[in-house]
Amino acid sequence: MPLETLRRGMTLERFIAEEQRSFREARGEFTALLYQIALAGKLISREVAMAGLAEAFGLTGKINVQGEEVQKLDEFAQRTFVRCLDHCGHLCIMASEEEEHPIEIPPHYPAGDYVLAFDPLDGSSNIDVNVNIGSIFSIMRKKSAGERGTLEDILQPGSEQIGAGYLVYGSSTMLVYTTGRGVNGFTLDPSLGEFLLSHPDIRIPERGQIYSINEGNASRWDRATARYIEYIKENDSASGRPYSGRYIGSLVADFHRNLLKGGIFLYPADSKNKSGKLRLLYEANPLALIVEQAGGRASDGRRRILDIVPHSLHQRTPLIIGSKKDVEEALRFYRENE
Ligand code: P6P
Repeated sequence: MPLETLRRGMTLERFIAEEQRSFREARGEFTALLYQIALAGKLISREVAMAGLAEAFGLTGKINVQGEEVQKLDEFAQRTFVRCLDHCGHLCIMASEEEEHPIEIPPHYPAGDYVLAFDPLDGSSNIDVNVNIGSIFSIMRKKSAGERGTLEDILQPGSEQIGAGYLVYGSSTMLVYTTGRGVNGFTLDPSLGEFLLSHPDIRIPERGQIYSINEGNASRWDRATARYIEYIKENDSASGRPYSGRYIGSLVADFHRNLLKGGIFLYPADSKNKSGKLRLLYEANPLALIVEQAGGRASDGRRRILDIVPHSLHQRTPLIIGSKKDVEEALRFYRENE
């Protein structure tokens, strides 16, 4: 932690307040919403850190809407997000990876002008082996006329997001977010219970030397993916190849590393996952906004992720995301394959 940051004591709250003063969402609602998301992150971080001791590992025996086994921490993270946010008066509706249907704001709670789509705990299959996991969130404005939000308010293209971010629970807990004016990273100091600005104005290197893809799916890849991965593994030092393979199997962890170091993450469509595996609304869209704000790119292989108009809550999408030049180079292979 840079001494200057500590000396400046740039906490998340102070940073948001200063940003609010010069930000069109200056009514304070948006600011308060970010505080509540940060609170949820602190509570989940504490639980993740204690999971091994508190017997919170392991499965609940339930299956979620994605057909995935629900881990105890998944359930805790889901409950925590809802409890921190459903009564705050800033949201008109929520959508979660863990819930089949939109989460309405209870009628006895005030509703607000924002929509929250979130993945409360991504990468949960890694919980029991102590690998980094994360929470991902996307914030949009209500579009419908009524006081309470509708599915229409959730199914907006990623370009309509006014904020997006993630928490990564690892060697430290970080909150990385954007409100469309650059990307900033905050590290949780558990002794203070404060997120402190540790990574101001994050920019992803124009080109990296890391590629992240599940090579176990190689037999299912289409020709473009196979040719691109073959290309970046060729030995050509002039173009910085071969790249290093880094794949944790936890989207937030893989994305965060590539955001800071540069590189490309691919979860393409394949013969099994014909629309890709990752979800558009609460995984691809928020990370696409962050990476573009940091100077990178995010595509489904044909379209800019942020331009995709969603048709359903848990819609999946192929995702190619990372350094600008790496994504553009990969897209050349997909265009040749069209
Ligand atoms: P695979 C975790 O389950 C997740 O949703 C993402 O966090 C991760 O990037 C991806 O799935 C890993 O999928 O098929 O490579 O195990």
